[in-house]
Amino acid sequence: MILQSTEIEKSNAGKQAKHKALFEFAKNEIPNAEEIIKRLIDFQVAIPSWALGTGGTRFGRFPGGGEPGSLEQKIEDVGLLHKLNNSSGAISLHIPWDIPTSPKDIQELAAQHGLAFDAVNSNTFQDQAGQVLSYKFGSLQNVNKAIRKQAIEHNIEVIKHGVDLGSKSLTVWLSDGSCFPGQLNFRKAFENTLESLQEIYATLPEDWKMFVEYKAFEPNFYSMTVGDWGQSYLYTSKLGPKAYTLVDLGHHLPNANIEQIVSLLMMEGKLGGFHFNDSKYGDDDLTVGSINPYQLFLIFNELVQGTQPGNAPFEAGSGFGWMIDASHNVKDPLEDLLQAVEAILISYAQSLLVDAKALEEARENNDVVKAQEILQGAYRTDVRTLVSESRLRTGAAIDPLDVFRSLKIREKLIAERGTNSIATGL
Ligand SMILES: [Mn+2]
Repeated sequence: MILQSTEIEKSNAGKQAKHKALFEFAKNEIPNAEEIIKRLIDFQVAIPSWALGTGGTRFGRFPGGGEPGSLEQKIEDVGLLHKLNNSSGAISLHIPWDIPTSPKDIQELAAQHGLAFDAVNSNTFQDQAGQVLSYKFGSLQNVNKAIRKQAIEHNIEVIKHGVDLGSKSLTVWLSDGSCFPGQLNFRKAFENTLESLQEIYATLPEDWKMFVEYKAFEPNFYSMTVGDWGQSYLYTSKLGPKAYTLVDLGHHLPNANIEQIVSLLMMEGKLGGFHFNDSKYGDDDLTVGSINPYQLFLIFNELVQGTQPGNAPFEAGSGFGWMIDASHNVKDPLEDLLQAVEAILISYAQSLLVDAKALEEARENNDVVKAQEILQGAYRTDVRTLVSESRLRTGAAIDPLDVFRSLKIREKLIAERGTNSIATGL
């Protein structure tokens, strides 16, 4: 379905008076409000194709109906989100779930919705129908050279699909690892993986990046061959300048200091991008900001500080890959994505409030209390009106979630696609 601008304008008109009063108040409180709004307008986060359907657990899946049953419908759904919030201007595809029959038609459709193609994702964590060799014991790490070759060729094919669509990066997440002590020779697994990644890297187009995503555990529970940021960094630094580490917020052990990881990867110029989500235990796929919004703010604070001029070698504006990576069980996926983008924008805006000079002074003086006050002062500032104002100025909704519900968008999608439509890949 196509959402008309007039429908959004109508909703905004009803909310304008209250919004205006709140915004005037916020402007007095926040001296750099205009600068923040400008940066919020520019900020885009990619939506992964697999977040558009209901996720599941290994126990069950409870879809709510109206899920996009084709790549075209997935693009339409992201188009809806982008129309509502003007901050979801890219889609990230998963191959082979999202292979386009006609890349040209798909590109045209995406352009109609104002969408670009973000990173393409390879999949060697499951066997596809008709696949000759199995990834049961790993893909790029596998002791069997023919299996490694099959996985390498798959990644090269994914790059080709990405080139056809105008994507500029490949994300490699490997489920490779082992479940029991003794199962794997760690060194050989690393060396095989590196050699395989090198072969893929060699085929990257000149202006492409490769993101190597790590994960602490699952599906393997004894060792993961790209298990943490240190291992990912080892691969990406050996691979070369087009390889970067990708941080997925849910891929750490509980209590990991992710903001510190971000800071050091930026220092080394090796931070490639993010997969936003939240977790209480591990890879829980919960909505970003739903469990620990303060951590999200602290991460954004490092990102903003790290992109200030003078903090070489990270080049400001060289383009991180920002993406949501969540797909859970109980919410409407589109409502969830609206909440996720909102949480990201709020944290970003709050981090732009931090007085970096005063913070550094406090640090130099070992004034721990002052340093904490500066950060928490920014975190406790209500910036929601600035986020709404940034949307209003670009013709998006003051309150996207309210528009989604009052226009009964899910009901319309169910009427259009049926209750049994299931997003491909889920
Ligand atoms: Mn991820």
